[in-house]
Amino acid sequence: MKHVLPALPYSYDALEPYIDAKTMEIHYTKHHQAYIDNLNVALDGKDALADLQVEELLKNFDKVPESIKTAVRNHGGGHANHLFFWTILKKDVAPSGPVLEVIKNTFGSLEEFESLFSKAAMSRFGSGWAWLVANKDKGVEIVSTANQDSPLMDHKTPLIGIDVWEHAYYLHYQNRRAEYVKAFFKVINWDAVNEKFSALK
Ligand code: MN3
Repeated sequence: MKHVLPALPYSYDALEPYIDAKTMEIHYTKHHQAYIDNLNVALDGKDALADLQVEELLKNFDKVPESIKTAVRNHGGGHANHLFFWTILKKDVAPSGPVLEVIKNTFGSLEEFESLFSKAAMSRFGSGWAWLVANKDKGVEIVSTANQDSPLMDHKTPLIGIDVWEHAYYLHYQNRRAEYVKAFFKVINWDAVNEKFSALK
């Protein structure tokens, strides 16, 4: 099985003015595609691993042969993280549902969650991600990962994630990561986030 770039479920300008159309187009068609292409190269000839969904591949990272571990980590992680990212973005969705409840119970308030999540996103040195993840007992926590490391490698399920690689914001925000992080809270698709949380076993 070759991994392929799935259709983006909205137009490039759907998240304007928070995330601009040109950034979306390059991010999706160039960056995400490159992770997929490089993952396919790494998995060439590795039929059992190549047949796994990328999420399953990362959950079974300890079974990946040493010779392709770095490639799977970087490009498999990149593919999975971006697949996830596109699905949790939408403008004008108010926070609601079971994830909002568990956020309030865990962090005290939505505002406190946003503050802690922003800190995680701002303090990730270089490139990486900040996440709200569900752990195995359906509790939630904020984590950040370097480069394209996926929380799935730690058996944690992403619920909300922000890409803080410069390619995610530099065209519009230049070096102003804080403004991008602030804008990100305007484009969280809480309906999709709640669906992911409710689907957890
Ligand atoms: Mn990216």
